[in-house]
Amino acid sequence: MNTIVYGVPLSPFVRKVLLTLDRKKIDYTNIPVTPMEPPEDFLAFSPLGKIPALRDDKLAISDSSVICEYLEDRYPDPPVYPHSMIEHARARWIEEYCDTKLAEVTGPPLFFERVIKRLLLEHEPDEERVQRNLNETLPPVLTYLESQVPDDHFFNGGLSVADFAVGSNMLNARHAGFQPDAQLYPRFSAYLQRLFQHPLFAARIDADAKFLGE
Ligand SMILES: N[C@@H](CCC(=O)N[C@@H](CS)C(=O)NCC(=O)O)C(=O)O
Repeated sequence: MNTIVYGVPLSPFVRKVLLTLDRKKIDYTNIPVTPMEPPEDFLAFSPLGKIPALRDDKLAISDSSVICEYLEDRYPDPPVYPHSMIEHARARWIEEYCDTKLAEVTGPPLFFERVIKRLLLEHEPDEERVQRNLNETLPPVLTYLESQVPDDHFFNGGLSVADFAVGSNMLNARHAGFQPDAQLYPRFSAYLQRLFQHPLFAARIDADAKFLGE
């Protein structure tokens, strides 16, 4: 059975899984379901009703971090988690921080307002909410990431789930017209530039453009 990923690729969590599959050169089919209109049997393998979910010949599971770890165990080469105990824990922490905190400040008050509302709901964004976020809640998160990102290359030297989690969320911020100020966040800006130029991200940026009708 082919590997199937359920979830629209614009979701940062779905995108993290697709990047892991792409990195490992695993063939898959993406079924772009939204949590608002899930297929009939969706809750059977995603009991929380969230995307992404993955199904293959061995199992059906949900949650992007659980899925990425499963893919790493099943297809270890090339790795998307660092091998050293310390670097592994660090990559997992950055992944968790981005899935929780970066997603909170780049998702609902930015990407949802400026992109999803227009695309799916045909509503205008609440720019007051967007500006409040850009001025108050987003900057401390960028300051933290500025202190964490590597000076050159990526989190794993090669690429890791930490890079996929940072990049997936920041790509949605970019789709919503936001990029960090290079004067305030020089390391983070340079890191993002490297990341988005990487062929794996460049391919996702192209796929997103088609999805967004750009
Ligand atoms: N911890 C989950 C979070 C997934 C998640 O929140 N996905 C969103 C879409 S971006 C969703 O399905 N939301 C619907 C809901 O919360 O009911 C993961 O890493 O997969």
